[in-house]
Amino acid sequence: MKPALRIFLPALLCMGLACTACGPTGQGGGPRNAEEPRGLAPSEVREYQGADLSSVDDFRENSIKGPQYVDIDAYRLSITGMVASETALTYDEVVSGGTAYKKVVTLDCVEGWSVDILWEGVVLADLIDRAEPDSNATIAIFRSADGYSTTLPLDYLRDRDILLAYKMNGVELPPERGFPFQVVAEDKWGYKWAKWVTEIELTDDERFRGYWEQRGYSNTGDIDEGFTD
Ligand SMILES: Nc1nc2c(c(=O)[nH]1)N[C@H]1C(S)=C(S)[C@@H](COP(=O)(O)O)O[C@H]1N2
Ligand SMILES: [Mo]
Repeated sequence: MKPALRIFLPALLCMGLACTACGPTGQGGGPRNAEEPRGLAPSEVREYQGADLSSVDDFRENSIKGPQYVDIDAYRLSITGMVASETALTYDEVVSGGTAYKKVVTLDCVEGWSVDILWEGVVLADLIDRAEPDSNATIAIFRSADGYSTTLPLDYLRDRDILLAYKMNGVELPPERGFPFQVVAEDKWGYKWAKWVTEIELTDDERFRGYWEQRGYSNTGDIDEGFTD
């Protein structure tokens, strides 16, 4: 089966079963009901280019304050600190705000579990550049709706084209997984993967420590180094 069919077929079957009376839901340009169909499970991709993926449900919820439910109309991603023009981007402005790509990346939590997920997002450096960062800034502090914080070096973000993800396994991030955005901090421990990101503050303060880093986790957070300082 073609990959596209593998994704869409279950979705179509699902719509057919759950909503036989609704007719087409826009795909074929047919009539649309005033009300969106409800209760249709989004169809998650579980295989990509021959590799098996984990499910969005395979994560363990261990966030510091539990899931956050972000009001997307009020949502802004602020880019602050050592920048020439502080910027606040809406959801749509973030999603269309830079180069986008998708990639399978593994998230490893220090608790001993890991997940392989197809992430899709926008290059963080592109978003940051919109605020005209000071050339002396070296660190990005990520702050989140739950009061969480963590840091990543700007060079790492640029050199590795690190993503700010808006989709995982082909579906919008669920609230539990960090909707609207999670940082895909490749080769870093899970605590570097900020969820529910609301602010990116640029600084040259190398001593700044995020939430778990203040509590003894390594500041580099490199996966090959163990997570205690
Ligand atoms: N805002 C926020 N982001 C966060 C966390 C958190 O508590 N709050 N936990 C981190 C940790 S420890 C991990 S392992 C990953 C994945 O967490 P999840 O399984 O709860 O989705 O999110 C990271 N990002
Ligand atoms: Mo974690």
